[in-house]
Amino acid sequence: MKKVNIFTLLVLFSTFTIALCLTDGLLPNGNFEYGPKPSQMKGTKVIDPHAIPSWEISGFVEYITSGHKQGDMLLVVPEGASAVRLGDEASIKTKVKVTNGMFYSVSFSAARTCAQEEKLNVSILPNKEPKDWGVLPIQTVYSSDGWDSYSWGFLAQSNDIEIMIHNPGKEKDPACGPLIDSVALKALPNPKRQRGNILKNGNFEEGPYIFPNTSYGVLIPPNIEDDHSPLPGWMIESLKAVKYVDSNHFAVPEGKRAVELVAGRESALAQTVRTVLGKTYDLTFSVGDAKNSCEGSMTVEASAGRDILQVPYESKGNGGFKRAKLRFKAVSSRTRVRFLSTFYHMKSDSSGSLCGPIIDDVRLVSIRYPGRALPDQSTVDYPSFKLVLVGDGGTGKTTFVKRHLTGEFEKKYEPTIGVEVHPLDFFTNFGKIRFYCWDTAGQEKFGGLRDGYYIHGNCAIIMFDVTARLTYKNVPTWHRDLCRVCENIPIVLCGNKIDVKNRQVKAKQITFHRKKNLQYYEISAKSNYNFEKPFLYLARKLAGAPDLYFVESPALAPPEVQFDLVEQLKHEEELKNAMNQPLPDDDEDFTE
Ligand SMILES: Nc1nc2c(ncn2[C@@H]2O[C@H](COP(=O)(O)OP(=O)(O)O)[C@@H](O)[C@H]2O)c(=O)[nH]1
Ligand SMILES: [Mg+2]
Repeated sequence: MKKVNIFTLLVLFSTFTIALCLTDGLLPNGNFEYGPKPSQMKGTKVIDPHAIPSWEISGFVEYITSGHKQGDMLLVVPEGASAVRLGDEASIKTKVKVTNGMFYSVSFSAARTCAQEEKLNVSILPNKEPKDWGVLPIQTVYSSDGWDSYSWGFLAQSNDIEIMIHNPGKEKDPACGPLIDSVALKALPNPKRQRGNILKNGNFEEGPYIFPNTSYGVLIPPNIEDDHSPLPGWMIESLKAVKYVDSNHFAVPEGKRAVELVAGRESALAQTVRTVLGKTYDLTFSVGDAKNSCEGSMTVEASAGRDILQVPYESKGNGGFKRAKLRFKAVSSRTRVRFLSTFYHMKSDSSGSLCGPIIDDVRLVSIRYPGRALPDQSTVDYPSFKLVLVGDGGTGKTTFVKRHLTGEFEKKYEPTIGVEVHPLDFFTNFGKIRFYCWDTAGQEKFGGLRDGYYIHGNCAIIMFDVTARLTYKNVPTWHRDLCRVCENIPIVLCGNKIDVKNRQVKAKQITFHRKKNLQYYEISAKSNYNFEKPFLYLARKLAGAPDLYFVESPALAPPEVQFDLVEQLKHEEELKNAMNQPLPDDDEDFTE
């Protein structure tokens, strides 16, 4: 008795849905349970374009009931007992009442019946943009029974729209087309930001309709325009889809929805946000597994601008998760936040289905006092970056930073690591920029520097002394130490003391920077020669602005030695020639 009641309720509810026509759920006869009359079919082929209630068909369309045999393959239907099959160039369409100006997502299930590569087109009419339909690749099968659900987003441009699914295939066998079932619609409200979160829809609660009686989630197609994303705020970059999953069928770290990264490096989940150049941000997120027999060592790679964090996760396949944090400094006014799974994973249930780590509850917040990176250092309201200064003792590092007078005046001693931090300001056409220039108290003379010296370094200068060969030989060691902690930061190599006659390291012997893609400048700290060059290079890299230049020179200590103009010109010519020489194959005095 009770069962009957629930059933009646369900029927009532779905009729109500149909009447309003804009709430979430199956479209009228969206699961094709009402089919053609026998007189409207020839075998399985539908011959009357209006034979399927609520739908209009064109081309070779078949009406398939569950258990239908194709060769020795038994066709299973995911929703109810019937589905349609679209032959080459065949399509089905239906009229729906929606709200003009509102975003929606269509979800439907599809299965391939033959082995060839297939695509499906989804289009919505009316549409002011020409050729603006979705092309959904269906060649990769993610579920174990051959059916997958797909989704596509659109902006309704009228209260009365027509949704069409079209098979653009050109196969010899018309019965080779894909099966379609369960077409549903979901209104997507404008994604809201949760308190303090700069990302939109960071917990993925807004997204396409997930069919309550299927257990394979909904695929979000790759490479679509922003305004066709069924996952508000997010885009799928690269070639393959990601899977949108719900807590009714999967383990989800937060709320009811999450994203499973099912295609390794071939699918990346991304969102671009506005950031303030030089400001520090924390990107936090959950990495877990969906409790879908996806087991093993997983790694989620998160990136924000230039910063990358690899988060390992050991999945037992029974649903767990951990939080991770990537702290970064914005190097541009727009930052792309991106997640991908570094490997492919397959379910351990011998279905051979692709699967992967779950990502959920992504938050991006700006950090007002990133104090730990710069202890006792008052932060300024313009872009500032930590500059790590390294190189052998005696190469002139301290002499170099002290040339900048306001920096020398405002320098602070950092007792825990035993270094001096010089705030060096420069004035650019984009505004002021500050380098917190870290200089040792001579610890480098006794070996390497501690990690604390390098940590959170945004850029670096490696210095050697052109009058001492050993200091150049040690450059690779400094470079290696630096890169161990600071991956992918802009680095300048500086050959100092070029005012000295009789230099030991000749321009043509300096090749390290060319092998490692660093910038190289010859400087003379004592004469101020080329003092600004390294900072200008770093500022351009950090700002991502090749057209940045300094509009004002900083106040420098007066030159202590003269490096005359004739010498300079001669020297620059020599350097230019040296840089144009081919790189030697093996540098016997230069190995890392
Ligand atoms: N001739 C010349 N000497 C320099 C130059 N820069 C630094 N020196 C000298 O090199 C020595 C070591 O300099 P210092 O700044 O203490 O090197 P650090 O150990 O790398 O910090 C000092 O005697 C400086 O006067 C330069 O550009 N030209
Ligand atoms: Mg020093």
